[in-house]
Amino acid sequence: MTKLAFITGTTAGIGEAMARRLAKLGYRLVITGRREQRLHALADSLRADYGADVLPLCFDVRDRAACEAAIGSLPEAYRDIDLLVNNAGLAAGADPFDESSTDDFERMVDTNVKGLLYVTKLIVPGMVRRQSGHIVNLSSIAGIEVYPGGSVYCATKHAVNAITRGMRLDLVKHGIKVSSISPGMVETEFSLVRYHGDADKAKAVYRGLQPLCADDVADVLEFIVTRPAHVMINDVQINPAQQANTYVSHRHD
Ligand code: NDP
Ligand code: 8X3
Repeated sequence: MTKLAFITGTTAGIGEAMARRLAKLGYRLVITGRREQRLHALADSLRADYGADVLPLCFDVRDRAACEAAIGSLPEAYRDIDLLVNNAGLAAGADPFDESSTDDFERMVDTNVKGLLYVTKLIVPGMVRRQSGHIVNLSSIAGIEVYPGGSVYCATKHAVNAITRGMRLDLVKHGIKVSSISPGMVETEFSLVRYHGDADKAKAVYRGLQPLCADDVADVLEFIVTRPAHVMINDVQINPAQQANTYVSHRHD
């Protein structure tokens, strides 16, 4: 039977690439994000390119009531979610802790940690009822190491890793797989968002190296979700070949 996937943050970058990949694999999709026009444009494109059955759902994952309303409003045919991909997330700012903004801290914690929890808590009961499901969380190499100017972003991704491991422990008895993907640098809108729209600073992040593209991460998702039923891929790290870790890269200037 055709599987149903629910992906957060599909209006750009990795989420959009993963939505395209899952549509290509024949999944039915609920695609989400805040930018409504982009969401509808992606839905149209998935229908045209893959004949996909797609439901766009526009909401802010930071808003608990909005998550409840959006997920609660899903038509019957889109309620039995087989695969949840928690992708929506961001870094805001890259200043040293003492110079950074508390508003940025809140955006990151509310989106990357609380948003992921709100959405998952609403979708897990159906998986428990059906005794099957798969949750894939987008973490980061920032969840493995900490780098200067990244304390709070890194903290949120460390939290995503703890939540992933905790969910895996609690949900294994219900036949629910929990996986995570931890990429290094991926060229998307991520850096533009991090530097509050400063395109020069965003571009400089990738100076002298070839970053991953969103499709490289979609490749990992495809591998994770196409294993046989008895196989769970726990956690995958993927970096650009020129990036050893968060602070050592080999750049050709
Ligand atoms: P993009 O900025 O390109 O895309 C982020 C997506 O998240 C957008 O679709 C955005 O949609 C959505 N989003 C952000 N905030 C919210 C919100 N409050 N409510 C709902 N949706 C939201 O970034 P990436 O594709 O690169 O990032 C995707 C994930 O991958 C993130 O979790 C990020 O931390 C992680 N990651 C990224 C890496 C990178 O180098 N790019 C490396 C490692 C991990 P909209 O604005 O329309 O709401
Ligand atoms: C994004 C990768 O290295 O900017 O999660 O933290 S990094």
